[in-house]
Amino acid sequence: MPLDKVDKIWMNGELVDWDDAQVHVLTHTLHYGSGVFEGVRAYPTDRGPAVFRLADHMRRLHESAHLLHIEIPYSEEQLCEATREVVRVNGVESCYIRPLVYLGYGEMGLNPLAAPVGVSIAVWPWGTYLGEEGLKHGVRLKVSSWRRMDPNVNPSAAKGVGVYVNSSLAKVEAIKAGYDEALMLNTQGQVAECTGENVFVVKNGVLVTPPLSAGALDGLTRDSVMTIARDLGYEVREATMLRSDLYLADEAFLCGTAAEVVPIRSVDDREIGEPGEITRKLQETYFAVVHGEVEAYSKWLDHVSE
Ligand code: PPE
Repeated sequence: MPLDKVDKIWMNGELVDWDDAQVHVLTHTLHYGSGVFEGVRAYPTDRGPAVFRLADHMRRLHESAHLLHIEIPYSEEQLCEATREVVRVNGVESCYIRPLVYLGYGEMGLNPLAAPVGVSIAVWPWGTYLGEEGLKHGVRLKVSSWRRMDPNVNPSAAKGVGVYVNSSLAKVEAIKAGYDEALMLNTQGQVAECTGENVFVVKNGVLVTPPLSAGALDGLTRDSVMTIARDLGYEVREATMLRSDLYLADEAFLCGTAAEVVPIRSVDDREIGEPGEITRKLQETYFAVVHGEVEAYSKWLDHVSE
């Protein structure tokens, strides 16, 4: 589906027209994939649009860049302010936000250290990533034949551009086989995450999610869900997970900024079924939190017009 354009994109310190936010074909990142990005969302609240966990996303962007020897020419706070500005000027109530740090034009070859570093922040209205139907009734997953990259092949803590070739291979395989999303195992055969989401299982009332050492991204939605779940009184554990733990789950769900909190209805054709009570409760609370309806989590919201 083509993107829903807005007016302006923040690019290297300036607000440029959407159609003018261009790069040269010899942009370094286009050739070698060494760049980093974030996915952030802004939601409508009764005090205007608010960006969810903005400072945490910008910290992760800086950390991802550090892992790849990229020095971002803007501080975390400058990038937060640029994000608030670009949401504000486009007049959107609700949007997806894509900060990108890329190595630009001027250098070729695998040593990127001299390449200029570019930064852009684009926003656009984007519905829930895995679809409304999936959000309500759950998505069907297939374990991918593609393994998540080992942390010694690519640092899984970095949200790096090129790493997503791996996700893309898994996603296309799952879609072509008639599923909604792929579940990815690491090279030891343990569950890592989905192509763009973290994964949780509920068994006997306890929430379990793979540890970061399994190769999962340190997802901010994962962290939000863990916090919310504990505050609601549920036990949450990080533990090694096998595919059979998903087949035998009482409930399961995935979560990420783009996808939000999405029930899993089956894995490799083993039915888990309609969303369970704990999944529903967490999903409902997450949506209330991002919309600024739960005072206790107001520190996670960055109101763009204040
Ligand atoms: N794992 C992966 C591999 C991942 O890409 C994401 C975010 C997550 C986990 C969840 O992280 P967080 O958003 O902080 O909760 N994926 C982003 C990109 C999605 C895309 O396909 O594009 C996102 O959700 O914005």
